[in-house]
Amino acid sequence: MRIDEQTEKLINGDFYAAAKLITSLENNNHPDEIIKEIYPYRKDSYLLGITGAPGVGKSTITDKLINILREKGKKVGVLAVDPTSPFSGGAILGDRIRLQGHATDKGTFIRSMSTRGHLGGLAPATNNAITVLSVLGCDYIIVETVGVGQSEVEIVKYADIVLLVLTPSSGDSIQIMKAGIMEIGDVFVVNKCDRQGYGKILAELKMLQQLSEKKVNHSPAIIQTIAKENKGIDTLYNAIEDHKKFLADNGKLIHKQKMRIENEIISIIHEKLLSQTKGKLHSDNELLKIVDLVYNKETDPYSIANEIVSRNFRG
Ligand SMILES: Nc1nc2c(ncn2[C@@H]2O[C@H](COP(=O)(O)OP(=O)(O)OP(=O)(O)O)[C@@H](O)[C@H]2O)c(=O)[nH]1
Ligand SMILES: [Mg+2]
Repeated sequence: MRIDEQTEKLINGDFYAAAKLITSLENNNHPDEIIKEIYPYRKDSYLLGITGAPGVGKSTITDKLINILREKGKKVGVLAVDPTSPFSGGAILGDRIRLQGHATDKGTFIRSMSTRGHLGGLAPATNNAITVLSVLGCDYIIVETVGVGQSEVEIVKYADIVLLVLTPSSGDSIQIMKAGIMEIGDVFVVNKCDRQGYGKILAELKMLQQLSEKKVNHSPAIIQTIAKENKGIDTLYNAIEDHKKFLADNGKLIHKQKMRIENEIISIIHEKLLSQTKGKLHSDNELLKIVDLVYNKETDPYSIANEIVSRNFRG
């Protein structure tokens, strides 16, 4: 097998090569070939998703967790995925993610990504970046995403562990009331416990935890932190390791990883079918003609869409 120079550098842990490859993948520049070439060299990385509303302290928590992981000699990759930001690459690192202290550390690779400008969509771009970081040799890959349960941040659902960060604000309390929140997080982090009202949110979470215990055999941990002051981060780290052990002992880690692969394949198929179909429709101005047909009541959107899909499959 021919290993291209960039790939070889990546396997040897070169951050610059990782950054270049992620950029190529973000720009949808031969993703098929790149992934095919690097995929066999993936390491056993532990994928940690951290999510929650804007400003709850996700980056601050990540920053403090990195300190612990680095102390333990672990190599860490961080992807800050922001579905709302128009920027990409390194441009917003300084502003949005508070990880400057690690910028010169050889054991921490940090990258931010955004939705806009992703020709192939955010999900494949993030999956591809995760693959790159895994080949780079990261023991832990942390994916930070804004929001809860949005389709853009679907990637978080497929992480080995998901930290859901909340704060003692009324908005977060409303989010807790939403059904199904216990299924999103493996660990609930109540951050900013230096602020008033954290008791209420903790009580709400504990109540939900008790209710969910009957349904799931491993109820989510609830951890209190003051990330800004590095408080509660050790406990959080222990909860992460406990969960990791729980997954491994029960064969659930393999199951999760297979689910992730399944999702990855589906998302690639989704993107490919969509872009092929769109490409065909645009190339011969067919879309304009179709719109006219529907406008003139000669057909309807479902009939025409079905026709196009089945024609594409035959083709
Ligand atoms: N009072 C208090 N402030 C905190 C705490 N942790 C973080 N902050 C502050 O909250 C603000 C937002 O923190 P970030 O870590 O950037 O939050 P984030 O969730 O990553 O934000 P986005 O990526 O913009 O969604 C910063 O000003 C932090 O210093 C805490 O425990 N207590
Ligand atoms: Mg952040």
